[in-house]
Amino acid sequence: HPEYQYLDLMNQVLERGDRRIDRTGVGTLSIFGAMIRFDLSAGAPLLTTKRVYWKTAVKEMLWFLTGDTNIQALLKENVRIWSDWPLTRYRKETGESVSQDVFEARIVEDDDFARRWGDLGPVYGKQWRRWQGPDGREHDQIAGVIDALRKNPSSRRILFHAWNVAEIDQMALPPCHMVYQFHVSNGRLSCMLLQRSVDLLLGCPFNWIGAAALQSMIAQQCDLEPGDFVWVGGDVHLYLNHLDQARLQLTREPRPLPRLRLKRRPPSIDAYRIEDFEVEGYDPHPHIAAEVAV
Ligand code: UFP
Repeated sequence: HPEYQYLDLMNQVLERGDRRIDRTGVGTLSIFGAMIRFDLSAGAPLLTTKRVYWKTAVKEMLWFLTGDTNIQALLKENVRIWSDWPLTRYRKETGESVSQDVFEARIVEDDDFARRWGDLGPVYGKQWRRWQGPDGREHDQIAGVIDALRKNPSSRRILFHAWNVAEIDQMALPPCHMVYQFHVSNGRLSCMLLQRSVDLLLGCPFNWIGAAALQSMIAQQCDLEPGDFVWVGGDVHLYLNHLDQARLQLTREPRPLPRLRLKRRPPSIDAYRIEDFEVEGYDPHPHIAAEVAV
């Protein structure tokens, strides 16, 4: 079962991870360098040993594709995973100890407030759709990839990158899922994702299903079948307050992998909606709650 790749990785981090102090101050067990492969024709990279809220990850992916970097649109979709950073900044700069609920409600209701406080800086969406060159011209990397896949599918240069060195210091969080490279063989589109930093318990399961959604959309737009999803992790870690959750998850047996299906073929990569995605046959073990390190 392909999910044992994840469980084995978790086990490796627990058994031989290096204990280190990380940026968040929580501390991690960490290993460096890992690779995992899923054949999307055999099922989606969606964990069955705990429930993963896949719609949230797909909504986030759709938001990246719009090129937006403000959390207002995400909150309108009830996605709260990016709120911590703007909220922390708001509290620090105003000295107000506003609750997350109140802050988020204000971002949704008040466009001026959202413009002032809801932006994350030039994170993924900006770099993917509007990477700015030295002459000021903006580069749509997603359109470039789709164009290359249609016109020159044997190219070894089909990729997009979010690590824009010149803008890193303006981003709320420097990109984690950084490079997506594509490869076409026998009518199948494979995708390799390089993720420099991996919160194995909370981040990784999300990143995988988000990437698989992206791969499926791009394949569909290029009249290809989704092939392998290859994932490469750099610093792969478990936060010290996630160890019990990881051990619990390791006691569970994987169940049959679900399938990610697109219900229609929208006219372009920009026309997908969350309603277009369906996960069939998802019968996971219960969700495992854990705190995000900010
Ligand atoms: N992280 C992920 N996936 C993501 C994301 C963040 O695993 O998509 F945005 C985790 C990795 C790490 C932290 O634990 O968030 C980022 O911290 P740093 O920038 O110090 O690597």
